[in-house]
Amino acid sequence: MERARRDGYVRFSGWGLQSLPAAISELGDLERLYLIHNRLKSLPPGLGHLINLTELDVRNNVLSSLPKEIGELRKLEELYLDDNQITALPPEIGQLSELRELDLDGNKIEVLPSELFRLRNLEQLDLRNNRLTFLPAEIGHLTNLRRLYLSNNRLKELPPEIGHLTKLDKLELDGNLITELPREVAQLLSRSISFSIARNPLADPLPDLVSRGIDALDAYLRSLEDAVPHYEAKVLIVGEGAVGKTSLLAALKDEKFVKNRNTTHGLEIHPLLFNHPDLDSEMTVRAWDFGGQEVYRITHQFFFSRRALYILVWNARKGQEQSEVEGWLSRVRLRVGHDARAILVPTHCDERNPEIDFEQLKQSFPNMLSGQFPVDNQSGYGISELRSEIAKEAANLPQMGRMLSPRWIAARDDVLARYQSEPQISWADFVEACKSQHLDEEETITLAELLHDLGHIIYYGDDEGLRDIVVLNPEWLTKAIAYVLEDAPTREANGVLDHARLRTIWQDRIEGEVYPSRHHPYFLRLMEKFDISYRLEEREKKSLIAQLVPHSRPVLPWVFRTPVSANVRVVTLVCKLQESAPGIVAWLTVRHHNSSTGKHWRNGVFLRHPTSAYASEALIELQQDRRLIMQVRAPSPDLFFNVLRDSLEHMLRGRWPGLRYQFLVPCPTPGCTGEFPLNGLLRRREGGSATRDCLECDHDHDISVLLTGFNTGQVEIRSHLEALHEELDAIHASVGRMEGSVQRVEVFAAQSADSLRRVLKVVSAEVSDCPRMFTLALPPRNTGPLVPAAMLRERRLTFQLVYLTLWCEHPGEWHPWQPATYELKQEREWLVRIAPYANFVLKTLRLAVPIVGAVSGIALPRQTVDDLSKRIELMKVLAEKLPAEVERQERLGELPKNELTKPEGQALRGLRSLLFKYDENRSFGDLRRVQAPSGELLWVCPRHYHEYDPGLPELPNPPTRFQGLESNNGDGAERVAGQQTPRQRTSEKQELEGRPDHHLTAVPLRPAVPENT
Ligand SMILES: Nc1nc2c(ncn2[C@@H]2O[C@H](COP(=O)(O)OP(=O)(O)O)[C@@H](O)[C@H]2O)c(=O)[nH]1
Ligand SMILES: [Mg+2]
Ligand SMILES: [Zn+2]
Ligand SMILES: [Zn+2]
Repeated sequence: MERARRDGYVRFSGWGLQSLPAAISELGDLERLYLIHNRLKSLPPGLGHLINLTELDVRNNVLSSLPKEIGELRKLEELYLDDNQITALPPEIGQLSELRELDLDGNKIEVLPSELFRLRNLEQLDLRNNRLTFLPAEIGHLTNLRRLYLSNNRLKELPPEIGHLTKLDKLELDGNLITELPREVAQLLSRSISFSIARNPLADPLPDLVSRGIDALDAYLRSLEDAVPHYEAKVLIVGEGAVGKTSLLAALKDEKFVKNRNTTHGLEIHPLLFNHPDLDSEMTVRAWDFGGQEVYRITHQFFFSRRALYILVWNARKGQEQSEVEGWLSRVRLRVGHDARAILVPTHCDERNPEIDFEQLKQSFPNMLSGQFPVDNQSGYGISELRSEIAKEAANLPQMGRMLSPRWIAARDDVLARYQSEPQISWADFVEACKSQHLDEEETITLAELLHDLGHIIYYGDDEGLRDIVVLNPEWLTKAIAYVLEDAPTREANGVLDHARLRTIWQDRIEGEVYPSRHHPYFLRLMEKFDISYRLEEREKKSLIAQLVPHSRPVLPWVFRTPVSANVRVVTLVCKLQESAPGIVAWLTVRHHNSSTGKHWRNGVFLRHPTSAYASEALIELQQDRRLIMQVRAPSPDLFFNVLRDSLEHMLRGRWPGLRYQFLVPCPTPGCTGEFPLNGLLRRREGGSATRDCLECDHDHDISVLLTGFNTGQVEIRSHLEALHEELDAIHASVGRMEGSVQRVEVFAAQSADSLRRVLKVVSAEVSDCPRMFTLALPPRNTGPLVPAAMLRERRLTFQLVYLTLWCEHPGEWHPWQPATYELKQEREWLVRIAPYANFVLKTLRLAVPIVGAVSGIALPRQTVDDLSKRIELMKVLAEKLPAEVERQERLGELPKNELTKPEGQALRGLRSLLFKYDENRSFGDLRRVQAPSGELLWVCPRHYHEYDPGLPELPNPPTRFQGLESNNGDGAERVAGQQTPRQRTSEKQELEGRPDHHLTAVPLRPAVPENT
């Protein structure tokens, strides 16, 4: 016992103890007791004698309860009970009045004793992975609580008293059963706490708001002050042309039947009133009737909203095939997802009964079809049955009855009512409309984003060029886009659109809609936003329309079966799609145009990573409509491969939420066509298997070999970084001596880039609403450059003044961004707080400095690289001087693989709070958040920002400024340096699930112009 005892603490970690020696109770002066990772079933009552204990750590045992004597430990400040089997806490826990930290992650607690809420000094309460069904209102008494972890429980709601926790800076609620949030949560959010609520069945419109970010959620919850339930739904009437959609709508509105009705020319939105089937209230159903022209049919699907009811109309006289019933259903499902709901409505049913295999359709579209309701629009047959069915289905839509502020509704109605006279309005007009309904700035932005997400308007508030235009009539826009897609000269030029043609296409039309030239730059930019086109060399004034590229595959440097040269590794992935996803290749072509080699065709694209040092090439090809093959070849292919794979998944999830797909790894045996499902391999490896046999060639394959390239994330990230540091040191030591060192450096460069990407993913999981990479430095004694590291080593750190500089996270070119430098005065406490994360950052940044000399294709000049190294060296010396609380972390033993540790996460949030404190309007020296093609969110400097958002194109006929801007001091579009975008947080939306609405694929399902023209 004495042997184990040192300086007031005793450690029996990982001894396999099944019980504690009785003598433990004699150690009355013991301050800390560590019993991590043993087999303890219980703690002895004698524990109560250790009255000087301040810290008790019993993580990772098999305790099912605590002795009531635990209450005697009056000096206890930290109690760690993670990963035990505890089902309930004794009431005596309430006596631990000094307790600051209580960790119960991974137990079986169902109910919290009310005594727990006496612990007024508690700062951290970790209840992740328990079985809580209910959080008592008394939680509001824990007013010193800073961190509350409640992920993975069974909570259905939060008490409003949660708003009393005025010191809270972290609230984790992921993986519960929460559907609504009390308005009081806004009191927490407006203090910018770190808040997460993924994997909860949130009611509308919360999911959209959550993915937009904390400010949006805050604005919405605050607006609920005067909210009333709102009974409204969107119904889309879809189907082939001339099947009776408009006539059906007229019949539903009790209007007279019109024989030989004129075809509908644009989108028409008609409000219909229904009685709620269960409640004593009226519902407004906004029915969307699209224009009749066949050619624009393809654009309709872009407005298929997720939370809407679909009425699929077909003509019973013409039959099911003629009316494309299945085609329409699968298009709706692809874009909306598997919870789409549709009603089948055959028309012309006076003369003929519908012949349709409804049972078979039901099987192909499970849970999608509410029923079939034959009608005749002329006689009115079946209309009243259909009416009650629409009412029933609409009442079941998730947003029905949601709480909304009447001010928001009024503002929205005011704006939307203008769509028939004005297809678009300026942002200034939108703001004006909201202002007259007393919406504040945050509410206005949130309302715009919400309307965009719901498919009512098109508004990109975070795009330089587009933030001033609000499109009200989607069809007005898609028609403009369709004109480009149909343009014969552009088709003949293999998709190269000469900007000089835009005038002819949009303005000098003989028939159809005419679009004044002031709109042209916006349209072209919107086409880029929708991934339809990208600008070729700026000087050339040309864009590539990716879906119009040639059909035939050009000659390529290599194809899938070309033998590989030495030193080159190959990673191949097959993505098997359950249905065809028209436009998938065009999308990838646009998304990765930075890697373009000019070699693209209808079914494929050949890419080269823009950083030539990585020597990474990729071939992507769609075969037989449903098999997308992706192969990357490089000395170190992982980076490019991961980028492309993430990008593909991001796109599939966002654009086709209803599309099912499977990843396959091809069998490496030469000539074998066998394939292994990726998930199966991962599962087997998880289960401990080392090999897998191929059913085609009977060879046993090493699973780890099959998974090479898919491996990222298997090694714990910190030791992964360490390993790279060792390699870096070895490279430095060998520079100039070793044969083949260029190749070695190139491999290393690609590997570190891949790791930096992984680091950002890990970090983003904790914080994404501010820049995360930084260095620290001290000011010089006099004036002049920063204090050199050698001198700093000698100097005592006084914390009087420390410079913190944020970094730009542009891949391959990370660099400090001087304008984002903060002078931290007397911030010792803060710096200590962020120390654990600073150490993590240090490990990362060292890999971000390119090795000069050996590699071609490094974009940074030598001097810059030297500056980087110097800064990192400085930061290192400083970080060493910070009295970091790393000790506890080291005791933990096993580090989380792809997450920050708790202290690191806490420190990162500390950094965030510090930045928010020093930079109240969050301008971060004009660093801005962007989304990489593969979906991750990055913070980049203005110089690199241009690569993500090139702004409005300058077209050959200089347009007069967009009309609406005049009211905005004549020049609303110019950004003053340092001025905020409407909201710096921008949108995480795309990251999470993308938006089925408004993403134009515009691949003609049936070509509008014959292919051979
Ligand atoms: N007899 C009969 N004619 C119909 C019915 N529904 C539509 N029509 C006629 O079919 C034509 C096309 O209808 P319309 O509503 O414009 O079709 P949409 O293009 O799908 O909107 C019009 O001439 C209508 O009068 C129906 O149920 N019975
Ligand atoms: Mg019509
Ligand atoms: Zn095989
Ligand atoms: Zn930059």
